[in-house]
Amino acid sequence: MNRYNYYSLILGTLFLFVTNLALAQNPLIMEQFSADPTARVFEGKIYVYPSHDIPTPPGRGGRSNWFCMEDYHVYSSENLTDWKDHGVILSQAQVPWLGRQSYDMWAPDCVEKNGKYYFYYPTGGRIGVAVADKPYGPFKPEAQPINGVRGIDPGIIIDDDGSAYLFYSDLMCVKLKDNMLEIDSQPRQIANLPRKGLREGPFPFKRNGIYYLSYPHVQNNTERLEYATASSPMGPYEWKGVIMDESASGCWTNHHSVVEYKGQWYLFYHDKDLSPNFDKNRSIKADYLYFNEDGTIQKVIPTHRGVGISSALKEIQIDRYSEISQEGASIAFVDPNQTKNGWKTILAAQDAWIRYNKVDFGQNKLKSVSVKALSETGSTIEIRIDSIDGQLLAKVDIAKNSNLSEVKAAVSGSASGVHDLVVIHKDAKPVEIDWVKFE
Ligand code: FUB
Repeated sequence: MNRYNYYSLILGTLFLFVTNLALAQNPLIMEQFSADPTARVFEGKIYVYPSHDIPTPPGRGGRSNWFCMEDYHVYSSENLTDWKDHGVILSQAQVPWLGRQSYDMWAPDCVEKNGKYYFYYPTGGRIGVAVADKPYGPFKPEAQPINGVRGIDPGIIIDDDGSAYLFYSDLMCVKLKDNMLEIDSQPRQIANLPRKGLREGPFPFKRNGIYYLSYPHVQNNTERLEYATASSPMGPYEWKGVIMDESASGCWTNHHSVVEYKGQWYLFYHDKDLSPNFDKNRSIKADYLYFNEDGTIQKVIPTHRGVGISSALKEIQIDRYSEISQEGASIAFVDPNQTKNGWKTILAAQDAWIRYNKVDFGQNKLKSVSVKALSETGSTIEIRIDSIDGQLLAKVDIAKNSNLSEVKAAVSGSASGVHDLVVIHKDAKPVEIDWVKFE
């Protein structure tokens, strides 16, 4: 192990103990790039196993302007709003069979069987497995990759009878032995589905006795998410439809997973929100997913708002809006050179507004509201619940200022429970708002 690998291992291990709590809408992770999210429910929480894009380190990482990934983190949440980073669970330096560090630790998956957690990861054109007693590790990599499998992007389904199937690459499928580490059949490609434009990212799941196989497919320019259904895990599958259209941002890849948590289904996917000019530095996102009565899937429209309920007592990033007025309202990065600092809302026209849904105001009386804002000219906003003419919670005068700074105002109205938050511009003089928080 060279000095760099040694230090990255030590740092990764230290990071395991320095867990991080992040508040999130879309994208879910702001601190670093993340891609290829596989979401699973373990021990009553939701765990997300993404891959971890990094800018290519000088002198390392192979091709510049390409994917560069050297380790994996895992994140967990109970409410889909507060995410805990459990740190690095596996780095390429720990993979015993990887001859050359290839910086291609691409889309992973993790499943639980008989109390063991099996983390499947592609690197160097092979698929390895690392095993742990807990969903967040520590994971011990197996000495060899899965024999007989060459490809990327493992996606696993464990059927009700305990039999497990590994899907990978361009819809290849193979049955796994009971030990989850060896194959129990010859790999074969799922038939009857598009061939051209198919490369990666299959995700199998089961609902109400129907087997679903969802996958990215390039029908036109970039990957869109499609799905097929079958009455047995290895098919035959019938093409059913599109889950998510090509991204409006032009991000070429879209890797996803589908999961049910506390009775609600979710789609996890990625886009290039924090890296608008380079689609190999991606960010994971989640949105609600709904089934029709006949088991078909309704198309998911990507949102900024994402999922979960936000606490009124924490910073509410209203730029992750659920709805915005057509005129005079927009969003922009707080600092285009530091995209991980997030976005701000710009209200430039009188009566322009922005709505952020599902805010929990709790049951206690609110005293004040803080708004991080700037207005070069001075401006006034109103904060209401539910609609632009809903109950007024506060009127906030933003004094003339050219830096984003906190302004406090008294809360006059009352709100309890979960409501939408609506911020309305009551002036023709522009105002920029980073976040809103109640006390
Ligand atoms: O993240 C690298 C590769 O890009 C993944 O393995 C693919 O699914 C695509 O997202």
